[in-house]
Amino acid sequence: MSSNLLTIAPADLFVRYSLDSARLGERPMVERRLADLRGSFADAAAYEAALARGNPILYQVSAVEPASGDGQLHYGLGMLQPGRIGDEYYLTKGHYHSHRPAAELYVGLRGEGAMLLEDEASGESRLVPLLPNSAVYVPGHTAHRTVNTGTEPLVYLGIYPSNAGHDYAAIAEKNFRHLVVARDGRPTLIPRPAAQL
Ligand code: S6P
Ligand code: ZN
Repeated sequence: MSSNLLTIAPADLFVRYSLDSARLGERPMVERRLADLRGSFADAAAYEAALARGNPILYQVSAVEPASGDGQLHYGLGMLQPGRIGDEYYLTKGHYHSHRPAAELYVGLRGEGAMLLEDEASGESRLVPLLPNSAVYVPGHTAHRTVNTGTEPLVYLGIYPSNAGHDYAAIAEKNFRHLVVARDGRPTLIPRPAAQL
């Protein structure tokens, strides 16, 4: 489908957001609670203990999708709360793009966090800071997960091709090979325990 200035709704040309919420304009927000993250955290006992205490919202995302088709862009605003399960920082589910070549640009707006990136073919990982006044390039063919390593909500924009799509199944089946944990109070990338691979 082709699109041009005349086919984009005014509400998609200009969108306000605040750093206190994950809402882009009036767009609906997807909420992910602790119970939705079953299987994501390495320490299963710590996860069950936390869930027994409550089922807080871990993150919220809203998206603007002005048009689809060749060359078009979509973007999302995410807000990930601070916290840990055991030593592991609160995280997003993480995904590949269904259209594997699709890259994404993350823009840090508030808080302190990082992007865990994993190359599909080699399994090589990188931990890249996600901070205000900075951008993170997520190449195609790369699983990406956001972690909040700070003490306040982490707010960021993700900008991606309209045909990127989300593939959560590959991560649900086989989690990231590394996790981000607090060691001596600092975010540290460690290999996932062998029993969980
Ligand atoms: C979309 C982009 C983000 C995530 C958001 C939540 O391509 O990467 O908007 O959707 O960070 O993460 P997840 O893994 O639950 O979609
Ligand atoms: Zn993505």
